[in-house]
Parts: sequence; C-alpha cells; structure tokens
Amino acid sequence: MTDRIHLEGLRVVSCHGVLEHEKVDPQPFIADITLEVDLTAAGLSDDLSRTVSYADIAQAAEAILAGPPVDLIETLVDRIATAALAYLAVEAVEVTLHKPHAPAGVTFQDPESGGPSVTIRRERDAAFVVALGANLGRRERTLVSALEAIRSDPAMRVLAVSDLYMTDPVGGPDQPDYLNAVVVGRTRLAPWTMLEKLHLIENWYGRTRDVRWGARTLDLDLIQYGTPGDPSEFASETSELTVPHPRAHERAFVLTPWLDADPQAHVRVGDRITPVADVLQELGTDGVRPGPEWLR
Ligand code: A4P
Ligand code: MG
Repeated sequence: MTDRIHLEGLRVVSCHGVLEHEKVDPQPFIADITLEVDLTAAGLSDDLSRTVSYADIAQAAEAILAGPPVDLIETLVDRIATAALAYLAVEAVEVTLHKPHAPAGVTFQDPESGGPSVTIRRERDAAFVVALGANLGRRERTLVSALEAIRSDPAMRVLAVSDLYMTDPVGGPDQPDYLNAVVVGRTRLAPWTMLEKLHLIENWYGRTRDVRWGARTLDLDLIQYGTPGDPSEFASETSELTVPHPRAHERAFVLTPWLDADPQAHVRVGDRITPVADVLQELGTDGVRPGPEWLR
C-alpha cells in the first residue's frame, strides 16, 4: 500500500525529559506523522468514513504531547502510534518526534528543527479467519488459486490452511456438493479493505450473484476479524459487512475446517466466547466429509 496521509510539524510546548528541570521548564516538541491508509474507496466516494480524519489524529497526538510529563520521547512516539492505530483505516503509522532544545551539552545548528529525534513505525496486526467455498466449475483448481491470491498479498499473512472438505449444500436451491476450507492469518488491512480484496478474488474466478445461497464458482467470507475478547476484535452489522459472520457458528462446513486450521480457535456467539471445538461438538458434523488433497 502506498497511499499516505502526512501530518508535518505538529508543535507542542511541554515538559518531557529525564532531567529534573525539564519537568518544569517547557520546551518545544515537533511531531511528523505519516499514516498508511488505503484511500481508494475514499477517493471514489468522497466519504470521510472511508478514510481517517487527519484532524482526529492531530488532536490525539497533541493531547499526548501536552499530557503529563514523561522521561522519554520514545514513550511519546509509542503512544502516538498506538492512538493512530486505534483508527481501523490506519494500516501502519510512522511517527518522528523532534526535540530541538534537548539539553545534550552541545549546540545544534538549527534551534527550531535540529537536535535529536526518534522515528518509529508500527503496523496493524489483526487476526483473520476466511472461509472458502466452491461448488461450480473446477472447484479444486479455483480454491488453490484463491488461496494463492491471498498468500501472495503482502498485507495478508497466512498462518494455517485447513484440509479440503466435501460438504452437502446448506440452504438455497438444489445444487452440487461444495468443497470448503478455511484460512487463518494476520493482516494489516482494515476489515472492509480486506472484504474488498476477497470480492476482487471472487470476481477473478467468475463469481456471479444471481440467487441467494445459490451455486457459486467461489465464495470467500470473512468469518472473524481480530481476536474475540481482545481490543483487536471487530464487530459490524451492516449489510455490506457483517462480522463475526452471523451464521458461521451454525455451519459445520465452516467450523470443521476452521478447527482443523486452528484447534484453539474461539468464536463469539452473542455475548459468549466459546471454543470452536465445543460449538462443533454440539452441532455435529453431518454432511461434512474429508475432501480431496489440495492440488499442488
Ligand atoms: N457481506 C457481509 N458480511 C460479509 C462477510 N463477513 N463476508 C456481504 C463476506 N461477505 C459479506 O455475499 C452477499 C453480500 O454479503 C456481499 O455483498 C458482501 O458485501 P455473497 O458472497 O454474495 O453471498 P453469500 O455468500 O451467498 O451470502 P452469505 O449470506 O454469506 O451466505 P453464506 O451464509 O455464506 O451461505 N453450503 C455448503 N455446504 N458450503 C458452503 O460454502 N455456502 C453458502 C453461502 C450456502 N450453503 C453452503 C455454502
Ligand atoms: Mg459470501
């Protein structure tokens, strides 16, 4: 991702430093912040909710810099990076903090922008669970290619892939059996950016949407984003993106491969976070059979 929002030269006068007198004699701190954000949707829609407001980030950074004294500028840049990553659209952030009047016992040439500075870069690293399904065309070939497309995206790191399962169709009209699998990994992408990427891969493999729950060449569903019970957990109930997937916990064709990919997996069902193994034991595995080996 190369889209960036820059905030340069945020200047705050405050009292940070290791030395006693720095805690009472204010001095300037100057922050430069670069946000890595996928700006495609914002550019197309002119909608602020598809990006991040630079004013929000600037004000959060200013509040940190103007806040209670700390010893290290390292602490301040870390806090600013954490505050920026609290906005889901921010995939990564780079923060540089200058302390031009730092008492280092030497003279820096430029009293306004010289002196020491620290720079850090932090990236989002959220867990994801994606379910793959296909019941039309060259199913195994399509699933291998879809998996390859996910693997080759630098913003998604695949940690485990389930075996393939052959499953009876659930819901919808009469249709052929499915091949299903699950991929778990980590991503820097916002959940809606991830879904857009999954849709793009579906389209490459001839996915059409004519009949709800109808047969399909490829279905890629975002089952879970973030870790249940953790600050990274994400929930959304819009028709565009419903996460956790509202029917995943009722479907052995999702839970069986999920458990295979991650035997420790947990799923949120309403207020409860439950091991996938327990949900599946209750549900049973009717209609789910071992599938073929993954094609090489
Ligand atoms: N959408 C919202 N949230 C999500 C999400 N978390 N992941 C939106 C993916 N898409 C999400 O999706 C319809 C709309 O849902 C999209 O525009 C997207 O923005 P879709 O892929 O066109 O439709 P779908 O997959 O048929 O819908 P749904 O409701 O997710 O279906 P299910 O529940 O996944 O059922 N039987 C077997 N054995 N194996 C299967 O894989 N799959 C289905 C589909 C039915 N029966 C099956 C299987
Ligand atoms: Mg789908």
